Amino acid sequence: AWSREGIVSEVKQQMKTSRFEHVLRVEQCAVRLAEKYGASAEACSLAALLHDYAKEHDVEEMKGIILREGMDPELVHFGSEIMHGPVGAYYAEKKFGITDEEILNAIRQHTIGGIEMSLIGKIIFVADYIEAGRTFKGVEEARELAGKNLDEAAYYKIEKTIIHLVKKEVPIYPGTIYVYNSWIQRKA
Ligand code: DGI
Ligand code: FE
Ligand code: FE
Ligand code: FE
Repeated sequence: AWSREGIVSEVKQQMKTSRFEHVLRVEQCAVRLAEKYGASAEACSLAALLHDYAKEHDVEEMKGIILREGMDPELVHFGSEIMHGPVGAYYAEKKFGITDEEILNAIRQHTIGGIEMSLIGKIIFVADYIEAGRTFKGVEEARELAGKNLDEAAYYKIEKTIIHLVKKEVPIYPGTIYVYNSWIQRKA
């Protein structure tokens, strides 16, 4: 099996230094949230270390994996931003031998969230958003929410991300809308 150090050095090779440092901050934040909310720190550490594994991979190679593995074919129209979660989960399983579906789903869902998210999934989703290096407007509120209620912090990311995408006038992946709808309907 892979040691943490082995995974860290493998991950480091996949990306520029600034992104690798983001990954380590997500891990730190995820472990803190795991302790607070009673999740496995080891599982959260693994998911965090691997969550952006595929972010800088070749887009054509990612498309090949998505189509060959029978993932949602819509993914290929949305670039690395949307593909790197599902493709990262693929590598977590095939390269790193991870079989824990909660960890795989957390990696898969970390960009858009999910209709069903486990505690680990919510932790990675939120940690990716609030890690200490994030500086966008609203991050302080997201951090405060994360200290009180993980679901509210996750919902905050879902809502703000949609607003952000609309303002930027970029296409929204249908899965992003499905997740938003399911969270807002549950809230009502
Ligand atoms: O990989 P990270 O930069 O750490 O963060 P991420 O995986 O959460 O998000 C990657 C980017 O994807 C982020 O800038 C927001 C963007 N994104 C999220 N949902 C959508 C999206 N981009 C498009 N075009 N459409 C979406 O539905
Ligand atoms: Fe990501
Ligand atoms: Fe992110
Ligand atoms: Fe990330």
